[in-house]
Parts: sequence; structure tokens; C-alpha cells
Amino acid sequence: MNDIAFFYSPQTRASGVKVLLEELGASYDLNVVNTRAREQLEPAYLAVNPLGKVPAILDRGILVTEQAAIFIHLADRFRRRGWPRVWPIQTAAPICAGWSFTAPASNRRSSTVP
Ligand SMILES: N[C@@H](CCC(=O)N[C@@H](CS)C(=O)NCC(=O)O)C(=O)O
Repeated sequence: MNDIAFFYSPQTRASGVKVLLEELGASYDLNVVNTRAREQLEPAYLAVNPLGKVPAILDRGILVTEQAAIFIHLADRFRRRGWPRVWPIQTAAPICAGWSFTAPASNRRSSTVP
């Protein structure tokens, strides 16, 4: 079991995250969510991501949602020599980033999440 669990569905915004994980050489567990079969709305997945969307990652148990926030998180997590820091990795940082991208696009489902 790897530190990162990646929740992915082909031909969605999750594809960009998959490319980045591969480019970074990150080890991760791939969890395919069949969005055509509406698996993203099943309780098992809503327990992971209450927004019921892909992509999402659990990084050492910390949930990061929103493609752009995941990009930022992964860029910092797998930062290489010479790369600038995005921010110091803190427990709250990826969560705050996720919400900062989610809030402007809030919808029925996200507005039910406390
Ligand atoms: N703002 C989110 C959007 C995520 C999103 O809408 N993902 C779509 C796939 S591209 C999804 O999970 N749709 C399933 C649904 O809305 O039920 C992001 O950029 O990650």
C-alpha cells in the first residue's frame, strides 16, 4: 500500500492528475471510479470524497480534491532540487487549497458539506 490513494476515472479531469503522478514518478494506488455507472455517488466513495467528484487523492490520509489543488499539492510533495517551494507542507494546506477552488463553484452537493 502506497502513501497516495488516487481516485480516478478515465476521460475526466482526473486524467491530468494521472499524467502528473506518472511524470513525477510517484508511487500510488489507483482506484478507478466508474463515473458512467455513477459510482462517485455511492456511499463508499462519498466516504472518501463527500463532493462525489473525481479527481481526489488521499495522501497519508489527507484528502485533497480539485484538480488544480491536487497539482499544487503534488508539485510541492514531490518537489525536486531547484524547484521553488509552493508552500510548506502542513496538514491544513491541501484542505484549504481544495476549498479555495471549490467555494466559487459551489453547487448543491458541495453546499451540503460542512
Ligand atoms: N472543480 C473540480 C471538478 C471535478 C468534476 O466535476 N469532476 C467530474 C469529472 S471531470 C465528476 O466527477 N463528475 C461526476 C459528477 O459530477 O457526478 C475539479 O477541477 O477537480
